[in-house]
Amino acid sequence: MKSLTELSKFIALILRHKPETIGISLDQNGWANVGELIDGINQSGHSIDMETLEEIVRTDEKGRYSFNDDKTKIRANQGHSVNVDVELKEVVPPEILFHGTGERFSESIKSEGLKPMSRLYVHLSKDFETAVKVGKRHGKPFVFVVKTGEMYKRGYKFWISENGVWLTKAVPPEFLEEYK
Ligand code: HQG
Repeated sequence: MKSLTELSKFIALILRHKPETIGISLDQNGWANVGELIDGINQSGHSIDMETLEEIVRTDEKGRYSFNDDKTKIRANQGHSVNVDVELKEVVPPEILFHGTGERFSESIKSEGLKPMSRLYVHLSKDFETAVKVGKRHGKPFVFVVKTGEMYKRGYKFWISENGVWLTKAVPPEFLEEYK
């Protein structure tokens, strides 16, 4: 039996990037059918039931997934590379937000700005500590302060996901500062 974390990572892959891995598809709002997800996971050599799926959704430390009201559908709240519309809330950002990355990307980001790369959005964090954690996923962490208030005044749009991740389409270099 796989650990819940391993199963959760597999579910993230399915619901954000590659539903075809288990032969399912997402609808235009990013929803997968729960029965199809469970059957697909079980047919791909792993083992999961509804109770375990509910536990994963309930206990995920970042709140990555949501069910619909009757729990017949499930989706990832953010982080997609496949083009779906998860009905994000458009919001006014605070004056600054943070972006954690790997030090090895910092020069390229200073000259090109932040791009969404393989995902639909650039992900921003509300505090420095969270940004460091995100950055560590890419090696030695490097944190940028993003002047989101100025961006907003200049017409850039911001959204917040169901699980509290700040998102924007891209950040030009003029709105970035190295955190010191
Ligand atoms: C970098 C996790 C070079 C960018 C986290 C990042 C997050 C550039 C990497 C979520 C660049 C993409 C997303 C440029 C951006 N040149 N590198 N111009 N522009 N980059 O994983 O933000 O645990 O797609 O800095 O908590 O690290 O999966 O994005 O380092 O919320 O739920 O390109 O993933 O959440 O990497 O992480 P990613 P991210 P989960």
